[in-house]
Amino acid sequence: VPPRVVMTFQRLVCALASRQLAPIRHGGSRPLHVAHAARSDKSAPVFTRALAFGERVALVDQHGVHTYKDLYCRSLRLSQEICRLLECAGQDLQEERISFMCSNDVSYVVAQWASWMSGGIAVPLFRKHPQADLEYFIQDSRSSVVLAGQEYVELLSPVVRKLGVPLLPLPPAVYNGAAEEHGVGELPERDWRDRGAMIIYTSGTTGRPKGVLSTHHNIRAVVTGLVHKWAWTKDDVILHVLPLHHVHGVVNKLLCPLWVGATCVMLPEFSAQLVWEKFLSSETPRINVFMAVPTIYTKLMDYYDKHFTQPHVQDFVRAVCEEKIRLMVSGSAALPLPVLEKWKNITGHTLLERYGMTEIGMALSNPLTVAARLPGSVGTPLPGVEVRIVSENPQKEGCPYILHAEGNEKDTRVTPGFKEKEGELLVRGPTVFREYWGKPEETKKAFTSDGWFKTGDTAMFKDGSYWIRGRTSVDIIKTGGYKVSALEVERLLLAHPSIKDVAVIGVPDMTWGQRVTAVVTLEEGHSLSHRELKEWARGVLAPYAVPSELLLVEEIPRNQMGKINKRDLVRQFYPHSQGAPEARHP
Ligand code: MLC
Ligand code: AMP
Repeated sequence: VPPRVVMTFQRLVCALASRQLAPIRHGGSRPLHVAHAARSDKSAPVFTRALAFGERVALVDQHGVHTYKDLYCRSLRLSQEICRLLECAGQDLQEERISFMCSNDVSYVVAQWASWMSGGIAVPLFRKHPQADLEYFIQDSRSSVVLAGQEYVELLSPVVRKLGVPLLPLPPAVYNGAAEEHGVGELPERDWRDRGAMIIYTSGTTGRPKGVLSTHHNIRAVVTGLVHKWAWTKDDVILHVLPLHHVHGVVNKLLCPLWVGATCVMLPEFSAQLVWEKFLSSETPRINVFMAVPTIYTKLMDYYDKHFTQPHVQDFVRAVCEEKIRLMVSGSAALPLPVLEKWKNITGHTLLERYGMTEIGMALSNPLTVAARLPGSVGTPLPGVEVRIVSENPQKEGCPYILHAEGNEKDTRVTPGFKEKEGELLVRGPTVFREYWGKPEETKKAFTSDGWFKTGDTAMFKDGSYWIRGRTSVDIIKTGGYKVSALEVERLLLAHPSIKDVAVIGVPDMTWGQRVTAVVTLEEGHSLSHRELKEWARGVLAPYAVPSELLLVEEIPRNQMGKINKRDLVRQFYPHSQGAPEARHP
């Protein structure tokens, strides 16, 4: 640990003990100021636009209403506090990592913007991750400091103590401090273009999760592409219900509205009842945009079936949704056709399905024009995004792959003889991430030799649109919109004293997309119930990765190489399983 950090850590311990931070010093009476370079830089982050939206409402959350100016001023003050704590000269942390854990409220935005204002890379942490994961994310990202929302100081204290990283509890002013027209000082000039902005941890097939580092330029490319494609305006009001450690919640649902001066109404977490209440309420600001993963639409429909049984209530629901809401989007996992159809019946909305990935932001989207949406497809490339569908070239010399189709926002060309042929989807363009943090070899392997990112998703081009046909690897499970590595779950479950052998499979499921299922052989003389396994697993796995089913078997079939054929396992144990990926395609 560098001496500077040790010193500041001791200071922080004192601050923590008194639960109070040094008062934020005011820097004179100059008006708020955004450096000129930030305004003209084509990669400048979202906060550089905030003052132009001034008193408009940016966020409504459990603490109240927050204007753009509030967000800006509070972030600038926090960034000054971070820089003071880390004793950084020139207020530029030069890509030092700042981990933070905040609730879904104003503190998240302030922590994110403050990290960026101080020149750091934001590393959002999720409160439901087990301690070992939190330690791994802070350590792997080599974070210089951990910011803790008021509710998480206790949870994070033992983690940072163990790692020797300073903890900065967010001061109360972050939640409700008055915006100050004067005296918060200036934001130094920066060149944003290739500067790292955010590290999001994502599971791969093998190994521990990898930190996906996106630059400000990457994020801006995603945001401006979506703003254009979905016609975001400052009059939009989005209801935010997603976790804020993945791109769907961070970029699509938060940074897009903040980019255009719109309003984000943020719930602390998803609740079907609250979402319906917000849809149907006549309170202002009135929700007119919604986005979610397919599981959330299913849960909303379960609630509807239970509570909105009377025909006049159903008519009311449909009329309000049709009249007040302009856009409803689904993504992060395959949207089953029955979900799309039922949602259309009850709300009158044909969900707009789009496709994305942490490493590439958003890549493909159906059009805004409802009549032109193709149910089951994910549309065409977003502005600036180039895609290819390819298969392996058996002749190893020459081009690294066989090209089936190639497209961009304007058009897709199909190689003669390859019409509607499935292959791996490749992506290129300004939205594609810079690197897996600290993993140059893995970064290199993720791209073809001619510079295209390999998504690992199987796709096809048909009827003028792209269709996602599943993952190339069975060891990547998508459950509730979260990506889970089957091999990582197996590695952790093998530490259970009763488990001799285990195969983790993703079983198709109408609610979760896939449900994580553990096929287990027990040590002789041992017994294990599903309840016991769940309780144990909660200590080492995120809630969505805890097996929702346990199958005990005498032996897990392996081939001569010792490999398990997981597709066969699913067919063997669930011959009639009907789930999202299979149910959606023509
Ligand atoms: C939770 N539970 C699950 C589960 N997740 N059971 C089976 N499978 C799962 N995946 C169980 C818990 O164990 C618990 O059980 C109960 O459900 C409630 O837990 P919870 O954590 O409170 O769940 P809930 O809030 O209901 O979560 C459901 C959800 C959440 C859909 C709101 O999963 C969610 O927010 N998903 C979104 C993920 C996301 O944002 N993905 C985007 C990644 S970015 P018990 O027994 O304890 O009650 C990406 C790129 C792109 O993919 O294209 O966008
Ligand atoms: P993540 O790695 O968590 O960002 O998840 C990205 C993955 O989610 C993609 O590689 C796809 O497998 C999946 N995904 C995202 N959107 C869709 C969609 N609309 N249809 C099918 N799969 C999707």
